[in-house]
Amino acid sequence: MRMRLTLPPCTARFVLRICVPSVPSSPTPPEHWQSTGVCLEDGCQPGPLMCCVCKEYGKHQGHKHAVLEAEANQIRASILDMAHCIRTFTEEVSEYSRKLVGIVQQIEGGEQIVEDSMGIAHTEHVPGTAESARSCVRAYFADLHETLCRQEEMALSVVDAHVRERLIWLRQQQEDMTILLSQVSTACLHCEKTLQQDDCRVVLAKQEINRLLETLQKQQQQFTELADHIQLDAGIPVTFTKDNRVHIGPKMEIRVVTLGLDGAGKTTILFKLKQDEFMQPIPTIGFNVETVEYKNLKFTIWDVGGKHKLRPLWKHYYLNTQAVVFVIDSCHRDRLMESHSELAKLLTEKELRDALLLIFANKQDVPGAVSVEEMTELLSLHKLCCGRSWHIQGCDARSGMGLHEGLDWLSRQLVAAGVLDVA
Ligand code: G3D
Ligand code: MG
Repeated sequence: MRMRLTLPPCTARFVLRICVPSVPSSPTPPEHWQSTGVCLEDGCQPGPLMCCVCKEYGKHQGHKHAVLEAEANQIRASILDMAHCIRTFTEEVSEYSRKLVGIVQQIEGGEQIVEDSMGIAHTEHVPGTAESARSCVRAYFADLHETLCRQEEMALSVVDAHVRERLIWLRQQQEDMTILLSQVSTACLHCEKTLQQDDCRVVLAKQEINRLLETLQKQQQQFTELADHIQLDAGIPVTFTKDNRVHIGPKMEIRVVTLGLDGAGKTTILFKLKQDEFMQPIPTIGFNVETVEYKNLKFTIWDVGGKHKLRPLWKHYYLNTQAVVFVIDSCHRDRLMESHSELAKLLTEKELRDALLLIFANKQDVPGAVSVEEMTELLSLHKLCCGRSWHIQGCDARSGMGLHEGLDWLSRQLVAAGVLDVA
């Protein structure tokens, strides 16, 4: 028998299977008692139950009347078994219902009578799991809110400091310009006065006028240089990093260190990004450092030599590094394990704990190069880089294929919102 109980919402649905155990076997039936369980003696066949009557009236003396009794007993046993099953079933359902009530109470919470230390009973509110879950959510968001408020305050203080410094500088400039204008107007007055004087005095004033003109020319030159370098723009471009720090300025500076085995193509990548042209690289002895501007980011890329002897020096470049670009030569299958072990070492470095990891599977132009998918598999990257922001990008440093996609990934990881011109 199969019963389906419809349970209240939020409760798992169960299917109860009630088994009626088989009835104990009855005495061995006589030959004339077939599987039908009735008497099949001649004369009883048209109405097998007649056998009962026969018993009463002494007919069919030779019949085994136990047949009927056995059957009745069997039915009784079945009823008893069923009653037992029903009792068990009822107990199970009752127990289940009791549990349901308990669970509902636990979810909803309620009042509970407790005795205090003086033995005085009073009711106490017992919070249910619903209330606990709500408190948990509230605590989480309160925490988040507090962190956000702190971060907002810090970001605002960065903006305020920037504005303060900028205003101080602008006011200083205003003062300088006022002084400059007054110097110029004094010089003009002096020249004008000299113009009106007689020849003798004009000639006598020659030296002073020349000095004045010289000073004016110098000031003009300084002013032109200043005006060329300074853009008078009231805009305050703001960029947010993923960790809610604010950056002010049109470009956000990112410190990147490029690592990998020697010959992987690090220097070629750097030159390609920097000059967008292929140069014959010479093996990097110490390091190359270049600034690469891309979108609203300014990457300061440190390209550190990858020869075995130089690798212990890598750690000196880790401090304040926001991203590591690890370059792998995809056509050098026999060095993949060496790359793997260097990468594994890098990932244990404390200073690089929060650094983003961009893996360039370089030299994809070479026939037979290990594909990105195969490299991911061979180096077990999902396992190796578990828990950090990482990305593998196939590239060809000679043509530049894939390099900008890699930088795009970095920029997406670093910048939460693009430069907003709040002017
Ligand atoms: P490194 O700075 O990581 O040590 P390099 O590596 O940039 O010096 O490059 C090592 C060699 O690989 C150079 O060749 C370079 O031209 C080549 N190379 C770099 N990137 C690629 C690429 O994407 N495809 C191909 N085919 N070659 C690349 P040489 O011959 O000068 O040693
Ligand atoms: Mg190099």
